[in-house]
Amino acid sequence: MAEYETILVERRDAVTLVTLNRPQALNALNSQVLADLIAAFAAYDADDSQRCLVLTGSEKAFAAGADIKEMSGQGFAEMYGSNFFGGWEKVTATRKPWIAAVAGYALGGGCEVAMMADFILAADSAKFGQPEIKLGVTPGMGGSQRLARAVGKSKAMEMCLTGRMMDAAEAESAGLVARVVPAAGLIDEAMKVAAAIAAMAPLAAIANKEMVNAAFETTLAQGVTFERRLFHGLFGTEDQKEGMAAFVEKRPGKWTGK
Ligand code: CO8
Repeated sequence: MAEYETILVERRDAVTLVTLNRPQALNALNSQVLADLIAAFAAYDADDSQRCLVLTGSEKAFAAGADIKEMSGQGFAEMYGSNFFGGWEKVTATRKPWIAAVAGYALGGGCEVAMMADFILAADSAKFGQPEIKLGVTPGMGGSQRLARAVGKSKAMEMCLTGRMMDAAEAESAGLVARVVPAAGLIDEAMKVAAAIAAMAPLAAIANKEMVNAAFETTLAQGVTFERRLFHGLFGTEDQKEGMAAFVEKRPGKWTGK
């Protein structure tokens, strides 16, 4: 498997576990982290043996933001000219499912990366925030857009304008995270959920992900039509035949991904 500088990658059966590994900087996201994640996510997406991915950090920090020390000296021409951090769109282009397992700080870019995931599982120690205003800037990796879609305008606006942190319980009640679990069991629970997803029909997993994501990009009527067309399309797969036969025969389905 490829060697990475800033992340650890481990495969457990059909699940890839990616751990951010810059403890000295609370997993602050610099250009090397982005390059490593782009490569690791592309490798995951291309590997038929891998069916779900979990992205996590440390107990103290999922990620404390974009690397302030890397950014601080840059000017407009450099930022705009290099489309600084535009590469995160390659991570969000991942077709197969992935989960963010968040313990500790998920601030700024850390919160933004967690929100790029298909869903967030949070430890009870998790703290989410968009504190960029305190640095004289704003979110820059989709935070203002994804937070507003996840928790609504008032809460997103309050978080961005004050920079305050949201704890795990608030994040769950606001709909930012799917579920909160005790910190000690976060990785086990995330791997268990990922293994359950990995055991589903692979094309159906991609289709489910595509259609839920379409809800954020389309009108209701367009989204419903898109859903129905994808549903129709799955009747051209072997796994649909197998899944429905397995139900009738009262046995688990055996998927081929075809
Ligand atoms: N960048 C760089 N280094 C960091 C960062 C960061 N975001 N966060 C923490 N570190 C470093 C600290 O500098 C420190 O290093 P050192 O030991 O060398 O001084 C080390 O990590 C440990 O941090 P602390 O000593 O501060 O640890 P504490 O436990 O006292 O505090 C906090 C933890 C509260 C998380 C604190 O570290 C903090 O406030 N961090 C910054 C949080 C923040 O402001 N994040 C937003 C960053 S901006 C951003 O994410 C913009 C995203 C959009 C970019 C898009 C570009 C197009």
